[in-house]
Amino acid sequence: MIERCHGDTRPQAGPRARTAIVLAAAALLAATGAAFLPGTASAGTTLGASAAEKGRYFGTAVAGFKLSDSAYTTILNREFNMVTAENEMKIDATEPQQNQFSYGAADQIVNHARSRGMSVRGHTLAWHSQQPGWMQNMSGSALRQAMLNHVTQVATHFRGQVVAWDVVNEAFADGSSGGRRDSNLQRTGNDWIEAAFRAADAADPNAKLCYNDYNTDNWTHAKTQGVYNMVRDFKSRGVPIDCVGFQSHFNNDSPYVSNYRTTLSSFAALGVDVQITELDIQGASAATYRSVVEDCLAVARCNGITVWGIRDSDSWRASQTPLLFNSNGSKKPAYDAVLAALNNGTTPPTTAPPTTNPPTTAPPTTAPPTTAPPTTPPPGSGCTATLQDSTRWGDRFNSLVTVSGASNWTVVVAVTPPQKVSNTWNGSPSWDSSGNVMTMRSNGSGNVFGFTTMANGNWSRPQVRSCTAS
Ligand code: 9MR
Repeated sequence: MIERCHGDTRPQAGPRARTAIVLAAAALLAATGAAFLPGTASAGTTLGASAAEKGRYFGTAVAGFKLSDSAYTTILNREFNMVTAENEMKIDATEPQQNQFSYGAADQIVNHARSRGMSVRGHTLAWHSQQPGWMQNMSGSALRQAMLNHVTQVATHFRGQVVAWDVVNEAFADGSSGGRRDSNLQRTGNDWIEAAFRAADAADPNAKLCYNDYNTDNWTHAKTQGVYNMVRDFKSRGVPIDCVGFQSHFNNDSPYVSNYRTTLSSFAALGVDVQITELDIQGASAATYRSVVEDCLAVARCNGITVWGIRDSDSWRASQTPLLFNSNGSKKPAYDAVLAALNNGTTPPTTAPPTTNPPTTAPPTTAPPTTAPPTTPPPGSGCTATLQDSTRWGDRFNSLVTVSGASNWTVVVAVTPPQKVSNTWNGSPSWDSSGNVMTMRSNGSGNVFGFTTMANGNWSRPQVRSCTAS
């Protein structure tokens, strides 16, 4: 997935501007204001493709040092269309000495992802943990300033490259208090979280800004309610928060519970997107993985799922074998359950949860054709590419392109400005300088590739320009 915002005019930061930006430039994360068509079963063969057909992404945490492991990158590149750096964007990695920023490892992950059409979630700007020594030793206004400087510098460095930031991570206490976790950051004043969000908003007005935490999955838990009350307060006061991440590290002490869907939908009803950001499940029960996916698909504003690693051997809790792939890289039953849930899931024919601002683009007045018209085989040589309409939402639509006559192919597709391609699957995309002409190359995922187009008010069908066998 690619975030493709090439405009020169940077919108002004601030809550009102943020809503407009989010709705206009929504990229793949958009679900606000969308009137969903009833979903249909889809037939994706990878997690990313199947999620994209449902208007969601499927991501994984990536460890930079594993990018030289071809067994790892084969699965990464085939299955996922969103990436979170497992450690490389954390405070100790990006600012090891005060005011000396270090982005090499993070940039490597970002480049790997974006050059292959995947999006990136930034993780994380402000956190009590994994602070470099110099920060651990700070307090008071000096620490507040250092934290805000960190947020500003790092969000500015990655501006335009990450679609969302975990601005603040894990700031609430476990247990029954429902209050904040004690930390050096908390001791700078209770407003440190909103200060971090405002700094991130100023540095990158286009990124979605999220609060991220664990043990916030059970709706009845005090911690869940504490975060909920903070988000409600932020929304009521115009603090620029767009999304809430639920880490969802499920294990025997903190199991999946059936009120998880209530948690996701209750937060969404506050006017934020929700994402499952670090999913792993002790023992990897296929049924539980399936329930988690179904819960996300049931909530219109749940727009993506990220698992916390690829193979069990990549997990921070490897002994719990909590992931979708065995240590040898083969698919586990949980993988099949997730893929099936993504393919069978239906998007709810609901209206979107209440938002305070209306969509910025007018809804289409004419419905586009639901079947593809007869196509003239496009020029090129050695293959034919046929484009079909697929799922459509209030702000975007999917197209599928079927290639015949070659297994190694290059297809050129053009969208009409101000349309923008926000997401692709089953191919390796590149763009011309206008950003409107996409060259898609086969990547071993078969002969059908797909892409999502943000309509931006124009609902015309993308055109296949050529198909060339190679
Ligand atoms: O998976 C990460 C592991 O490699 C690190 O050693 C650990 C250090 O804090 O952080 C792990 O990732 C955490 C994430 O950043 C925040 N939520 C909990 C994750 C698992 O501990």
